[in-house]
Amino acid sequence: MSLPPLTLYLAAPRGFCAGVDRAIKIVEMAIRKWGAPVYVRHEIVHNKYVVDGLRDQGAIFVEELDEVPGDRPVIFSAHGVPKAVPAEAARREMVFVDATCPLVSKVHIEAERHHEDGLQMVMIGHAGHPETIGTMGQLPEGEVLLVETADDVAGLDVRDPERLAYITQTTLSVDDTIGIVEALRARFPAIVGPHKEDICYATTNRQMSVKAIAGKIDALLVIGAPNSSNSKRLVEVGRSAGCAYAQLVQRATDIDWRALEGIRSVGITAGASAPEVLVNEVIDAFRARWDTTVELVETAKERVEFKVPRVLREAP
Ligand code: 2E6
Ligand code: F3S
Repeated sequence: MSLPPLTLYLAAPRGFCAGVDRAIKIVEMAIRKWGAPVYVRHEIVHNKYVVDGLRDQGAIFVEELDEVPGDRPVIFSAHGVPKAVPAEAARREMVFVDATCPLVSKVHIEAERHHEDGLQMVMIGHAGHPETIGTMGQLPEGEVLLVETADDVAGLDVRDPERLAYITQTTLSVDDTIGIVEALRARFPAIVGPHKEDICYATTNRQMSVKAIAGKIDALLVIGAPNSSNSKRLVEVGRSAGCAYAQLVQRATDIDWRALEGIRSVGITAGASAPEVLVNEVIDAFRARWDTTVELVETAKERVEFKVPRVLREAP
């Protein structure tokens, strides 16, 4: 029986960013250097496949530092941690390695610099997300106010409207953030901020490539985890850019094939924490059901690389 034709538009860039690549390497190198088990505070990146793979190699994932025995090394996840966490690890004289993405650390430094200049901060981010908790936790309680939407701006109770700065989470929707920054600037004309926002290159590029395919596809599948902020934003971007059926799937077994009956084209992308092996698994699942032609839609080239910390590059 011949299979129906399907064009599969494969977005690029997609998948691992430089910060994720570095964070995973840090865990692998730490296990090699210090032996198992090495503890990791929070999922190193938000992907079950990655976390399960590292667990198999000897990583133990916990949510809080007090779950880590004092005589084992601990790694802090790519999303960043409040200042109190490394401070407590140092107090306990633990061996720790910070796998915070350098682009998240850059935002931490920005916040600190504004605080030293006497400015109160507004953070645009998602409540409860570890990056938001980590970034807000760089400054004392009350020094960083959180807004999630443009509507939240009206409710901000600031100390001095003339002495304010804003920072953002790195994985926000670029378009939604423009609206929130506009609302901030309209209410607080003196607010200081980055050139645009702190959304990272990987988030920006993955959203751009989804926009490039959204108009020509019957369905969009984003490979990523339900707790992955950047992956969830890709689904939203796909929907806003005109693709009515856009779904997040962790891997091929999550795909609702019934919902895809009769499609002629599909778009595939992957969040910054989703490994390429899962993209290939999804493509193979399409090939098994349709006569699939894969077309790569590449909207940017990425050459960013981050070094792992020196302690892991040194001999044991
Ligand atoms: C660290 C910072 C930003 O949920 P989120 O998108 O933040 O995280 P992951 O782990 O899905 O993606 C990578 C990442 C790490 N992004
Ligand atoms: Fe860093 Fe952006 Fe990736 S903040 S971990 S480069 S999604």
